[in-house]
Amino acid sequence: MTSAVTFTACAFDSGFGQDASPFVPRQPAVFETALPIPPLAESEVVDGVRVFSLTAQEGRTQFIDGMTTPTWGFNGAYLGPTLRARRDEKVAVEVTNALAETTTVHWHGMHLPAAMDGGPHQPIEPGGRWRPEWRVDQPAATLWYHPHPHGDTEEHVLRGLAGMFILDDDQSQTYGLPQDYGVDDIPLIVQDKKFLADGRFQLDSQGNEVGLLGDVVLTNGAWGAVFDVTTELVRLRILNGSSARTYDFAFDDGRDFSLVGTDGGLLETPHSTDHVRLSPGERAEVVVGLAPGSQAMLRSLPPDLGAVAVPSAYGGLDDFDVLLLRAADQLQPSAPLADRFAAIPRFAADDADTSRTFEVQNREINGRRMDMDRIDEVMQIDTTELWEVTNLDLFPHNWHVHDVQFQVVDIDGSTPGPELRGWKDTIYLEPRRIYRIMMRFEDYVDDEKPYMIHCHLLLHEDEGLMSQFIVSRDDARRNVGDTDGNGGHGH
Ligand SMILES: [Cu+2]
Repeated sequence: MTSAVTFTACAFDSGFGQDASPFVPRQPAVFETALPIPPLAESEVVDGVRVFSLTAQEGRTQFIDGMTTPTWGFNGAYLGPTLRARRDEKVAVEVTNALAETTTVHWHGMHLPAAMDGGPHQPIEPGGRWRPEWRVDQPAATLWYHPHPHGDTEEHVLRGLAGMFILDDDQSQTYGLPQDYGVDDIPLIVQDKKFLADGRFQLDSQGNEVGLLGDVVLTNGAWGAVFDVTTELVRLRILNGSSARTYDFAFDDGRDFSLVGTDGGLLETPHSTDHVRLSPGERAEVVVGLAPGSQAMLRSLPPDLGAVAVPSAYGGLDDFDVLLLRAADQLQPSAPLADRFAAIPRFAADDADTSRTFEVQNREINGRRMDMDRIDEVMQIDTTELWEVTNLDLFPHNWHVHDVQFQVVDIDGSTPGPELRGWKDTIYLEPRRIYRIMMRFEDYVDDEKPYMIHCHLLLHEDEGLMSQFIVSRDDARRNVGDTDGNGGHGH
């Protein structure tokens, strides 16, 4: 059976039945749907600014034979194009909201002014436009974009609003990394979905503590996808774009691959491993080699969620086939992979100007839920901070910080493994462990517009597991948030 994927844009949404019974999937017996590659977004350089255009719109998509699903997408019916820019370029995005409800577009992982961040304070009304502009000023990385309207993020992402934002720099293209987009440099947006029998997405979590866990895993919008490999090495830029599920990516034959990058850029050296865990919002860049004429299935194994109470309820026992890699009988030679990438300047705990403690529990950070009108923390510009972050629950959370990329100093006092030695903007929080992370606040000051810190399990974020910080130059403001996560108040 072939599951053809067709993306069809349309301006309205009607004609869907009332059958709210669940669709019961079977793992596709054959992986033979060609992997869709999100197109590279077109752009135009105007007065030295590279300008992209994104329109959030409704459409319909066929993911499964015989079923049509109402979906949302950017510039199409589902997902969005891949934006790509170089370090030091000025970029702008003309965002148009053609949906019937207010949304936002957040540039996940991007260092940029708070007013351009696309969080809950930059709403775009139906029919409205928004044009953020900033200078790309961070290392090459695989970032992404998605809506961030307070209370509705899970639904908007589940409906299909997400895309990749790839950054390049001068060095990143000299390491022999596969970099021919769509040929040997492949974006993989992995999302689990639950379908109703009439084709609609299940859009709520049905009481699951972590949010919606789907039983159909889509890769770039395809179920049972195959990618035809034509080169000796392939780079996969894997994004966990799911709202609640954590994956542990591996190959069916247990083969090793090279983990070369994490959320905020390349590691210092390739790390040879046979699996990589990604919680919602996290990314991994991996390079894998196939022999001519061979194939390998990218799978997700049951992820180690740490000491959670009920692993089965949180997806801790689930495994899925994700993407079949099928190598041609003759492969184009790939350049040898460098054994070192750029050095990453290391933070040391002693360098911290400020320390903060964050305790995550239920839907609260330090005992408080998100309040759009309350600034929870004030960071001083040009300072380095050390945070101690703990998930006090016995179910999964993770931790995402806007504006900065951080480093993991230690976990329960131990130096983290190689997979956590690079730049991160999102990290899985195994229950009851102490994660010490460091970051530096630079370049952008705004005493009004906040950035967000939140759990990237989107149900938790929607229900208030989020707090707001500003980056300020004003020393007098510093005591609002300094060292005491409970000390903030509105302004
Ligand atoms: Cu959470």
